[in-house]
Amino acid sequence: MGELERKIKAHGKSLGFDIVGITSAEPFLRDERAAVERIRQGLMDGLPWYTEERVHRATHPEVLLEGAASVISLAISYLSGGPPASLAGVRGKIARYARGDDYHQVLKAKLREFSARLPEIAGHDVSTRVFVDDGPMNDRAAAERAGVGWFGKNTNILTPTHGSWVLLGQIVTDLELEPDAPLAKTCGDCVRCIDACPTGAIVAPFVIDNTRCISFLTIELRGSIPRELRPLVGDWIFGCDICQDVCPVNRKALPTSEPAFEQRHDFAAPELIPLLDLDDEGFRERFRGSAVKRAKRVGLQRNVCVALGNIGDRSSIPALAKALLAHEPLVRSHAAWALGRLGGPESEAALRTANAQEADADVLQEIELALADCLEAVRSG
Ligand code: B12
Ligand code: SF4
Ligand code: SF4
Repeated sequence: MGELERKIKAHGKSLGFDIVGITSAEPFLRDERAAVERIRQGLMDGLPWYTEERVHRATHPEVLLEGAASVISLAISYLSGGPPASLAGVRGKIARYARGDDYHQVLKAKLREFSARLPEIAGHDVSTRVFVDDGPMNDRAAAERAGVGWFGKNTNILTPTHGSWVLLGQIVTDLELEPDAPLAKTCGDCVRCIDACPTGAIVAPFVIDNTRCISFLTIELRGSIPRELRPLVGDWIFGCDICQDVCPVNRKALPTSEPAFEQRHDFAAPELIPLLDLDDEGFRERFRGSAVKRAKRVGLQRNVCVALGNIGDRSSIPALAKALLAHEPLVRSHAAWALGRLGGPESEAALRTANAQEADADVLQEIELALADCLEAVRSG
């Protein structure tokens, strides 16, 4: 490693990044082929912005920045502590990456600061473009080739020191830098993540069916969660960590040293019923500066209904009954489903009351199916 590369890496570390790697701006052809194939197979359905044109840009740094010569790839851990023991109330789960401040803001600020000092470090003008998640850049492909980590079979980048609990950012630059070598590591024979995924979303090693992934269903999906998948979502209300929780590489992962990623008071295990009462302003207030905002209030309340149905605590029936009468159609539909899953005379009465006054055809259909679920539960004892 040359002096310039050493200084650049030290600069990244001084800003709080845990791992810094460098790769060339050569295109990522394997990843382009794989992503295009995924789109054509329908495995990226539901993400209308994820187009073949975007994949092309995401895998060709020279298209992203004129004169691109290198990609600096940075990773930062977000692994904070687990939920406090023995919390009262019916609680769900938020994925770890969203338990502190919104990483887009945290990483973008750091990457901008990083870029601002590059000319001083290089001793001349430098062109740069920064990417964190939402830009057209394949973050994992860059991180793999820059030696930051290797692709796990769950498609997450696994790092030797911080496991897969890292978020990735890239800086495309016209600086000519000596590239790092990719790591000579693989998952070996392990298939734990594939076996543990509740929805079967890891359809083959390194291949996710986005439309089955709980992360997609609870964050990106704007409409109804497919009925057959709802029981498999469990108590996740935003994202999912199962394929990372079971990963043996993550057992030795070092925790985050970034204060912005310390988990907010109850974000690891939020109490669910109060979330059903939030209006738009309450939602904005509760999730200000948090990635959870991406699900939108209605999407989050839809997820809360599904989680309450799956948790099966009967104390949630009155809150679900109230949601069934008072919310948007999407939330009403999922509240009906949850009541059908909980079953019993109280749920049935709430469903019948709503049935008599509901006007929305989709919600009416959900109520009918939920009433059938209640009756089925009585029949089968
Ligand atoms: C779309 C997207 C999603 C979608 C689709 C997931 C997916 N697997 O792509 C959804 C909403 C489901 C999602 C979920 C999550 N995401 Co996301 N997501 C993205 C995004 C915006 C694009 C990813 C992409 O291009 N996917 C396209 C598919 C085709 O790529 P892929 O699945 O990674 O598959 C690659 C491999 O198969 C490889 N490949 C092909 N052939 C072969 C052969 C071999 C042998 C090997 C080794 C590899 C290989 O090529 C493919 C393309 O690179 C990136 C940010 C970005 N701009 O890159 C974040 C990103 C990937 N997500 C991230 C995170 C944190 C998550 C979640 C963990 C969040 C959560 N807890 O809920 C989950 C993890 C789910 C999972 N198991 O992947 C991080 C991942 C960090 C890491 N350590 O890898 C990223 C990089 C955001 C960031 N900047 O930090 N995500
Ligand atoms: S995030 Fe959850 S649903 Fe998605 S692939 Fe991993 S275990 Fe499966
Ligand atoms: S659980 Fe096993 S197969 Fe999956 S990513 Fe971790 S090491 Fe790889």
